[in-house]
Amino acid sequence: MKVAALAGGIGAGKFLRGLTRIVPGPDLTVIVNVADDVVVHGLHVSPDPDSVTYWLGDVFDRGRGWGRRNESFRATQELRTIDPDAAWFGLGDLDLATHLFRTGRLAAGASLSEVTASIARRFGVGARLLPATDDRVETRIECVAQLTGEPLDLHFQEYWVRRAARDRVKGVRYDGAVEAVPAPGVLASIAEADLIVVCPSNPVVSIGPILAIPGVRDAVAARRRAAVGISGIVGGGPVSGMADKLMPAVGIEVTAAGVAEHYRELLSAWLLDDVDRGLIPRVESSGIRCAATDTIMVDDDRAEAVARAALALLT
Ligand code: FO1
Repeated sequence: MKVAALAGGIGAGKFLRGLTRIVPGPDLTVIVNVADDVVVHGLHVSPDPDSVTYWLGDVFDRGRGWGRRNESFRATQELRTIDPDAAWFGLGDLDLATHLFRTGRLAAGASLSEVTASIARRFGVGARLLPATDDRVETRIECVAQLTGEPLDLHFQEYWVRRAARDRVKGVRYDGAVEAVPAPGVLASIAEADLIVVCPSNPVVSIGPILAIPGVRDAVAARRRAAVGISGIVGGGPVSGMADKLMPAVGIEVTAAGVAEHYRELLSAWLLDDVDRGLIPRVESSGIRCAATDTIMVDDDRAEAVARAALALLT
């Protein structure tokens, strides 16, 4: 069975550890968001591809929620002593090797797809990992500064990490998306998959930028009958991250049903958490088959159970 999954960072990483138990090796293609990518100290950092790689390679730091286990932050601390303002994005020493490798290869002319595949190979990732595009797409958060009320136009990482998501969000843009081209294999993997899975990822800053790349949304919509999603919103809030602050600004209700309705033209099945079971009739009234399970993936066994429940909705 061939599966194509659309993925962001932490929620996708957890879920994909379960899915890879059912769909091993290259039968699983993971199409990952790159609009969170940021250049820090001249280094190209790809948080979502790295999260998925580290989760599947079993080196992710579950406690911190980003980066690798057992790494130190001595270089970042040293940078902070030189310029406290500049080192707002923490780079662990092991993670740093990934960014050094990526930046060097990109400068030498390699594509992001090639570099992503090399890094995934190093971590023994069996699934095929594709960046959504090799082109630059950047999520910009338009907001109002918490203290001064001045309008701000921030890179997503400046909004989330540097300013700790404290500013009032007015809108979200995906700069570069309209000119971007899907990375090699993205459209074909969606067209050829037996099943398409939208991971429990942020609909605004993870899945949104993937769908904004010309051709991707239409490719998924054309496969709607084979597409299932898992809600990353549980009990009216995100399991992790800041989706609740961004969704209202783009008109998505912060509930598992709100996300399902947002995807209604793309998916024919939706898995939500047991606590949201009461929303099943509402989701089904939008023409989406819906079921509930415990979606809080505390370990790989639970992630596998979630993956099985999602696939069962369509098979
Ligand atoms: N998140 C933070 O809250 N603080 C950080 O300093 C930070 C550094 C960082 C470095 C590499 C990386 O791949 C991710 C990093 N993240 C950090 C996580 C990241 O900002 C977001 O959680 C994702 O972009 C959202 O998917």
